[in-house]
Amino acid sequence: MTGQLRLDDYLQRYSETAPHALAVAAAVDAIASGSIEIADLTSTGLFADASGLTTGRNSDGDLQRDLDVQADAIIRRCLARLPIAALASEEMREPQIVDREGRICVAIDPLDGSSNIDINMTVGTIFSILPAPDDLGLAFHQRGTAQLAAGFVTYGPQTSLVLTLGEGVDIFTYDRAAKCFRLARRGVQISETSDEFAINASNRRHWDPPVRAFIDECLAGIDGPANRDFNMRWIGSLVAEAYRILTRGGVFLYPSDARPGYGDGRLRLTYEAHPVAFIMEQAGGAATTGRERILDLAAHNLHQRVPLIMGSHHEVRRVEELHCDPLLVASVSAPLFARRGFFRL
Ligand code: AFP
Repeated sequence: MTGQLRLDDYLQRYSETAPHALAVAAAVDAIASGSIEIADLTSTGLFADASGLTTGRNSDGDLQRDLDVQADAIIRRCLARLPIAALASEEMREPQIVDREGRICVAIDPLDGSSNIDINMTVGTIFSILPAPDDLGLAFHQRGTAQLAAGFVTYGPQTSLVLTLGEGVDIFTYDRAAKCFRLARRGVQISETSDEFAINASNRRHWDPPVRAFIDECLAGIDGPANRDFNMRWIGSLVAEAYRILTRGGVFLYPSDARPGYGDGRLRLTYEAHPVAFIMEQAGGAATTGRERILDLAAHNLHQRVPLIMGSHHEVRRVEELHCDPLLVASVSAPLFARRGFFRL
């Protein structure tokens, strides 16, 4: 059945399943349409009337590239025709109340990983779809478990839409000849354990002890407590890391660290961690801050950051064990340094 089923037919079937389903299906369809425009824009590189050049900073102080602004405008234009109660974006200071009769709210990161544009690396659009609460001022202060749907689109060798509607994860790949997304993988499952970790290792001296202990265990490989060798990846694009984990397992860590402004890590809860965590759990993986399940959290403010550790269950749980047991951290760290002196303290 994969390869034949078009996204619009898949959404049509879903739209008849529940009261909110029609609104969710319409929003996913609109985001998918907008993503095709963004894919065209990112694929033309410097020939586009938007390159990866920075134009300023967004409301949260991140460098903003013209493609960030254009991607945001495209997605918002595609959603504008729909009865959406409230819309939030990384590129917007505050949420926008759109239609008070709307049944759903949408949070987007229009172009995640945009610092990779000028080096021609995979970037993407992330989205989270929530029910519209009676008080729309609380639209984006809901727990992650409230999400009705979530997903992301990768703009890489393939333009692929990763989607959960709450009953597993399916992946659609854009068929340029047919000009439509087609179902490529149904019911994606993340391997229970993996030998691949992803972290920006240049920040090691800023990490908390549990994160150092976990990474040192990975680096110790077959000679250490994990008793197996690991591989490392770091792309600098959350959607690309998530897609790799959905494909071959692994664990991704963007923890809090001691750098100024990184006390809660780098990634935003509402439009990055919540949607990606929903995908991870729906594919049999896990997503945590190290101490709390990401989906149990509710944002206090729209651009609130959160530490994110996600991926294969076994490795995520190991990171949590180390966060919850300082004696375990000490027992892991001492022998590693005593025998091998991986890093100078
Ligand atoms: P940009 O959107 O500014 O490129 O940030 C991407 C991101 O939020 C996430 O996609 C990456 O995993 C992470 O930042 C990379 O952060 P470092 O640049 O600190 O490694």
